[in-house]
Amino acid sequence: MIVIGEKINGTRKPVAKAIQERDAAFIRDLARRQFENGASYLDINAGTLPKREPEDMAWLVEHIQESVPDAILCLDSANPVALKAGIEKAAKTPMLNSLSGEKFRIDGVLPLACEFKTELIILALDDKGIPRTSEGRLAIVRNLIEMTRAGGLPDEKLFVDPLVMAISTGTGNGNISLETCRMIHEEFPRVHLTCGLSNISFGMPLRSVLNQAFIVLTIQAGMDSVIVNPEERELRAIMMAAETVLGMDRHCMNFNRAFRAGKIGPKATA
Ligand code: THG
Repeated sequence: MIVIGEKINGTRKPVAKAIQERDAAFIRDLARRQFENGASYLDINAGTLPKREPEDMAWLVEHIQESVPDAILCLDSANPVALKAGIEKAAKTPMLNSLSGEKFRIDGVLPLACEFKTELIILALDDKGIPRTSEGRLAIVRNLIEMTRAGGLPDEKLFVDPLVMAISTGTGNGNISLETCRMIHEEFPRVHLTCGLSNISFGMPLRSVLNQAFIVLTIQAGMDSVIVNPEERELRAIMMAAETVLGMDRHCMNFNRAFRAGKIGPKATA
């Protein structure tokens, strides 16, 4: 699984505070811990103050890439000006999160992705909202992939997010996302699939257990990336276990290596 670390998000109170106070040490530490725990991509959301967002995004990019030069930054914003500010500061081409079928994102985000040849997350929603059926979500994604192809972006750079809605608000929500995954995987075998995992358990007790059950099923449905808190040790173990029992781990090498390195299983006490 490609892990995208979710923790640098300005909608989280401690992160909003660190951004406001320009507490670079806090942000750098958050970046480093996520990367060390397996996140090869780091989601960066500068928060909700639209006037400050471009400047805040640039500041975050600067410090995060100094802290973890090998991580790929995933700029999380609907604001093309903030995305541009992040792209210009970034030493390596970042991923953009995200394009959708909403007109303002087609007008603002798609041209940036095509110009800078970025990796790009595609959300299965449009100006009418999130379709309640997998066919509806697939139709939006199909339309957007036509546009990215026309703009010269190879399918390998795309990460489709089928959108995960809380199971507490509709018992069909898990299955709709899984079915959308399978359909996209089948029709577009070269695109990646990703999602914000913890959406599934919103409003429920034992959220981490629900997240763990769901991630196993998404892996079988073809999901190969996930936006999560990489510091959740149990989640990492179950994710690797699912890949191993599904035959996706050659000679079970990853699982054995991770165990020996103490990345899964009992924590080394030394
Ligand atoms: N799809 C895509 N991008 C996304 C999402 C998605 N970006 C934002 C979000 N969803 C994924 N990121 C987060 C970031 C934080 C949390 C959840 C998803 C979160 N934090 C907890 C909280 O605030 O209560 C944990 C407590 C904390 O650490 O503060 O839940 O779906 N493409």
